Amino acid sequence: MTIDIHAFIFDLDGVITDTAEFHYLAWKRLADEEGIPFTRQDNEALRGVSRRESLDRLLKGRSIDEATAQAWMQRKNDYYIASLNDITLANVLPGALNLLDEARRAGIRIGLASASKNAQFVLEKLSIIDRFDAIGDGYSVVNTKPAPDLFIWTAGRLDVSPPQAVIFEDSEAGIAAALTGGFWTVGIGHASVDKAHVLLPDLSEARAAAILAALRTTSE
Ligand code: B16
Ligand code: MG
Repeated sequence: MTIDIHAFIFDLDGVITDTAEFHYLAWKRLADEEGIPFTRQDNEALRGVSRRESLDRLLKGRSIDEATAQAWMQRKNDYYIASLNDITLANVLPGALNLLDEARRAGIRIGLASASKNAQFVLEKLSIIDRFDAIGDGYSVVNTKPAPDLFIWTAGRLDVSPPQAVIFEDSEAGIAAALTGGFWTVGIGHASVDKAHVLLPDLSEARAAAILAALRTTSE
């Protein structure tokens, strides 16, 4: 099979920057205040999933009414936003900017596809929002990862079809979404992404040409 890639689409948290720790601390504060046990290990299951699904996983079957759920999500988000105050370009993960620049020079379009409703704000704080040709976020589609909708939406904005795009993801839900959508996939960092076509520990040594060559090998 020949591969014809015209776009790279990046997840945000865990790929471009590491906001997982800030998400964890915000959920942890809420959980402590409400007397709900919540550990770092529990937090791993929230990687890449929406705010609502994160709350459901944190509750582990406890039931709360809808008004309380909305209030708790708002409170968690307030804690999260406050913790983003000090992030800067220095919080972009090693290698990410090089890869974005290199891909752009090679004529590859650049998209972002994050489950986060705060994605645009985070990109602005990181001073890299201008580097993306299209941004899909937690407001773009109804069905979040592992549904493929967000990647399909973002690919549409970039005017490419799924087989013309590579998704860079650090979450199991994200890789599942991308594979269901018919995209090429690069799994970053965790054992939970091992279904991806290509695996990288992080982006520090990532080179666009090497990634395209590795995808070509897997498609032979
Ligand atoms: P928000 P990603 C995801 O970002 C996070 O990994 C996940 O932990 C978070 O719950 C989700 O965004 C929603 O975030 O509460 O800011 O809307 O990995 O898809 O970039
Ligand atoms: Mg992620």
